[in-house]
Amino acid sequence: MNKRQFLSSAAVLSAAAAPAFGAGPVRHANCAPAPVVLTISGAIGRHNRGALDPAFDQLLAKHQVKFSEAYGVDLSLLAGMTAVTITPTIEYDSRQHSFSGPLLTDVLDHVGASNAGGTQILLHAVDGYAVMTTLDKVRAYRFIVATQMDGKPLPLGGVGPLWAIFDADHIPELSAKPLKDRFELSPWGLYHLQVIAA
Ligand SMILES: Nc1nc2c(c(=O)[nH]1)N[C@H]1C(S)=C(S)[C@@H](COP(=O)(O)O)O[C@H]1N2
Ligand SMILES: [Mo]
Repeated sequence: MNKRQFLSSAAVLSAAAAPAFGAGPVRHANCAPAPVVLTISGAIGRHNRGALDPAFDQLLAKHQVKFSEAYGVDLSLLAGMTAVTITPTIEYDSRQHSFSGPLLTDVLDHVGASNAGGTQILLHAVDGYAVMTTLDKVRAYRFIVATQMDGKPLPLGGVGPLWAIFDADHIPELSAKPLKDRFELSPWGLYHLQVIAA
């Protein structure tokens, strides 16, 4: 297609949508109603986006993430899944808090991740913290993708919007450890998961 023609027809379309402001912003046909808060890459069977874009996937690119396809999860998708509530004692203030959100296994099932227990799961947070575990451990610890703490959404800039967490008080191999050694597998600010086939 002739580029000039394409640009002028795009300008006509956006002028019709937003007549007061010239050409207007770029519009996307399938614009999601809410921002993606969790990108899942790697060995998954369902995708809703294409390759990492080094121009605009800035944080993912900074963290050396690579993918040709991935699945972007928004909060409404997580909110639609069965929520689980746990009340672990947290190392940051040594108090119990309630955390709610879907099971991580439900999120992984949604994107068609492998069921093999040896499947590796990389949990990656906004501050660059990353930790690897297995699907066996995700099941055994009953990891949740918490969206709420004490009934309030987790803030970005704090420990949200997502915190991968488990009820360490009721997991014997963890509750036997000092509080400060229980949450190595628990990134706050979780924003990317990579699934690696066993
Ligand atoms: N996003 C994020 N989550 C994290 C960490 C971190 O540095 N960033 N540290 C992990 C580790 S190793 C532990 S022991 C606990 C507490 O880590 P901190 O004392 O470094 O905050 O949170 C875990 N979750
Ligand atoms: Mo730690």
